Amino acid sequence: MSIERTFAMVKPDGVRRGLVGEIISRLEKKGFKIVALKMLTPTREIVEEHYAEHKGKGFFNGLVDFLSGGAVVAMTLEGENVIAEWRRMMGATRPWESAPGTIRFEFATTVDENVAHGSDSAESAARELGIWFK
Ligand code: DAT
Ligand code: MG
Repeated sequence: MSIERTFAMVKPDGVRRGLVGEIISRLEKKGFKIVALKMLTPTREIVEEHYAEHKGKGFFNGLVDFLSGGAVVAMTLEGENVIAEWRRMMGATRPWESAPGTIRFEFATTVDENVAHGSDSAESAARELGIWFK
């Protein structure tokens, strides 16, 4: 048994397209607990800190523009192996590589706007939760 917490987010494309309910519904049906949830339009500073590992990459500025350009839904999830399992529910970063049934397979076509975010490790989860839920 490993009860974990992770950081999950519905990105601006997901909010704009009305996918918040669908995504929360999947989490609830799966049995993961949403222990915190807020909607906000993040500042560039918070997004730059969140994606610090990608600083300097060609897509970084576009990524920051995109994420700070609309409302997101930020969540703390709790449950058994939730860090890896939420990543599995989202599917691969590139939607065309994601497995059928996953969120990115079902609802996205491009890597630029792939609907959802999830921390990729226990270290990332702790770091990201510290940024978004101070
Ligand atoms: P993930 O979101 O699956 O953790 P990541 O950490 O590698 O993936 O990248 C963060 C986000 O950056 C990703 O969800 C979408 C964007 N991104 C990644 N690679 C990209 C690329 N080649 N072009 C445009 N956006 C990209
Ligand atoms: Mg990542």
